[in-house]
Amino acid sequence: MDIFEQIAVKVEAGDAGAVESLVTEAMGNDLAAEDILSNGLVGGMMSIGVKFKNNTVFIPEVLIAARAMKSGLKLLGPLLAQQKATAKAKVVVGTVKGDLHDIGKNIVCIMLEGAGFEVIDLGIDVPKEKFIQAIKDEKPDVLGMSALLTTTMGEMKTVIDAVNDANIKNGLKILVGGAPVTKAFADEINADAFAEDAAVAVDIVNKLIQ
Ligand code: B1M
Repeated sequence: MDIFEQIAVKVEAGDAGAVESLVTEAMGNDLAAEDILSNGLVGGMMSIGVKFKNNTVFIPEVLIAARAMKSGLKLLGPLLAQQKATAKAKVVVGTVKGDLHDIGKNIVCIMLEGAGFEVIDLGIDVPKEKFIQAIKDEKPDVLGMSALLTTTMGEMKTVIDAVNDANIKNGLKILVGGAPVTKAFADEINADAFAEDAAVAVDIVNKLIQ
């Protein structure tokens, strides 16, 4: 088993201590932070996701795995953000109202920061009023919304409608993502862009600000 697989197994088992030492070891061996993230940490969350879906593990196990994933991510964060220079543009990001999932959003934020963007993370369960206020206060170039539930993805349209109603769209680009979100859905709700993962999100934000 290579070190990425070992990290994935320990994330899945929720063993935060082992994840921390394996991530530290991988970083010490100069393995790319992006590979540790995608093949190790995210790999582990993906496999527990399949088990959660099949009802072979339940919320407590998923939460413990998420905690282990976060402890690894905390170590990787500075490395992923290392290339940060003068911010290329500002991005406001949040998980929409009613939705508490933040692992994917956090990865998107870290990768954007690593790519040189200033990221304002509004957190989870963000109501439209908070998105609108942040747009007014921060004047971002891009607004990013994440949703992991089919029941909350409609909230993205509510926010987009509120942005249009408040007349603050101007040059603002809106990016949406999260497991149930598709390009077709993004088009349907008049988002400017959709990204299926964090790496694609970085490419797309780079294109959106040109
Ligand atoms: Co939840 N959950 N969950 N859960 N959970 C899902 C999403 C689910 C698919 C599991 C399943 O298969 N049944 C299912 C949704 C079903 C549906 O809507 N059709 C589900 C459910 C039902 C629920 C609850 C309702 C369970 C319950 O209480 N009965 C509940 C809802 C709580 C709420 O939000 N109100 C719930 C709770 C939880 C936990 C709290 C236990 C935990 C969240 C912990 C946390 O986030 N801090 C959790 C988790 C961990 C999951 C799974 C297992 C994993 C999600 C994850 O972190 N994936 C998930 C199953 C799955 O997705 N396979 C599931 C890893 C992460 C790296 O991927 O988030 O997709 P992801 O992010 C990717 C891309 O999507 C993209 O880039 C990221 C990185 O590459 N991306 C963006 C994400 N946001 C983006 C934004 C962008 C661009 C790209 O631009 C702005």
